[in-house]
Amino acid sequence: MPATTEANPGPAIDGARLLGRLRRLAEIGADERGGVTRLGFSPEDLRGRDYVAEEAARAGLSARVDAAGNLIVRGPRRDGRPVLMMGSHLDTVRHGGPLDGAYGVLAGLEVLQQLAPRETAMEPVLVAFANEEGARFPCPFYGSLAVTGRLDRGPDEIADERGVTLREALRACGGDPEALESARWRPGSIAAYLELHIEQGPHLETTGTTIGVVGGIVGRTVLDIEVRGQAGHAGTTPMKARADALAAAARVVLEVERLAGDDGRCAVATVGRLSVEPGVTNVIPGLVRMTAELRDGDRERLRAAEEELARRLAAVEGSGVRVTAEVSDRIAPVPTDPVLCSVIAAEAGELGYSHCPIFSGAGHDAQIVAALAPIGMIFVPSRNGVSHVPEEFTADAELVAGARVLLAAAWRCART
Ligand code: HGY
Ligand code: MN
Ligand code: MN
Ligand code: MN
Repeated sequence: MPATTEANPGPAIDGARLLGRLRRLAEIGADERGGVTRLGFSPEDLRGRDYVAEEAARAGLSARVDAAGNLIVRGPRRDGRPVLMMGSHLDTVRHGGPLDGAYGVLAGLEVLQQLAPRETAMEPVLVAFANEEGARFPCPFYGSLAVTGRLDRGPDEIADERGVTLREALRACGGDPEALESARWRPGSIAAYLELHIEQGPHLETTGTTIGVVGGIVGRTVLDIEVRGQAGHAGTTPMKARADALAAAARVVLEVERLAGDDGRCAVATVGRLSVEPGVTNVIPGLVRMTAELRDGDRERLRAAEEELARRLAAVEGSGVRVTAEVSDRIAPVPTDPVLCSVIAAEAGELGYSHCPIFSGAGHDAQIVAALAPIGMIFVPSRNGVSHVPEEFTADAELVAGARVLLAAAWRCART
């Protein structure tokens, strides 16, 4: 292990450079609501990746896009050492904030820039995973699933609302839909994976803690629900003769809410999207499509909540209304690696930052990579606990603190 002395100081984060890059990246996809909209594989997303690739090149690093559209940044030496992977994502939800994902990527770039020239036993590698949010193409975690060889649908089976297929999107970003298998990393090739992220919830702020050491990541089940009734004249159809799809859908929304709320069958449950057909003031709604997502830290509870929801949906049916539900996504909850947790906690403590264990209610690429490598995650506070909205904010000092902890943990892992 190279000694760290005064003449040979350990690596250090350039906080001003990190904050400057975060500001610049937030301009790419800046939207009219003051937030950031860089939907996966959109022109804004591609410009964001280009920006990161250019910054990497300026730092003497090389960036390439793999077949699944992941941006992979490496230093000059590749000699078969095990890889210490750092990563997160550059895509956002519609009207999201500047930090979700982007922070982990740019902090990872800063860390890589510091570590690449040094003698290390592991090779640090940065990955900006493609389409983590799944806001345009409904295949969240696409890039990390490809890296772990767990894609379950082909590129022609996934399309955006306009019918553009993922095949076309992959081509446009420099990926290769014919060679998706090549995006896969061998089991054993990644010695450890570290992801730095904003908390996106209120815990660190309310407890006045700078660093969260993530012990586990929530699981999520997403359902596409259709409520079919009978469209008809809103003025002449008697109330008793109606099969109003929206009135039934309202009951579905409340059942989803109750499942997690009063009934506590899972941690949280949300209907985030709903469309009404024909969507005309004086026509009884005939069809409602909606999504429901259920989250919990326990796989069995999540499964049971899903089954309970199916029973409750069946109870909404009747009087000409049919309800169908199909699971579009099931992501399991995962624990993080206890050794990486203790490294993160020890390094945060040594740097003088307050820290505490924390559970992630948001999904992260780390939980996909967990199938392939031990994972560790670091959180920093989110002001007012909000994220996926333009108001998402973390103080500069905390952003730099998180990056310093990432660097210290990565340096500790990579040099030994
Ligand atoms: O929705 C999530 O938890 C993640 O931010 N994609
Ligand atoms: Mn997100
Ligand atoms: Mn994220
Ligand atoms: Mn009329």
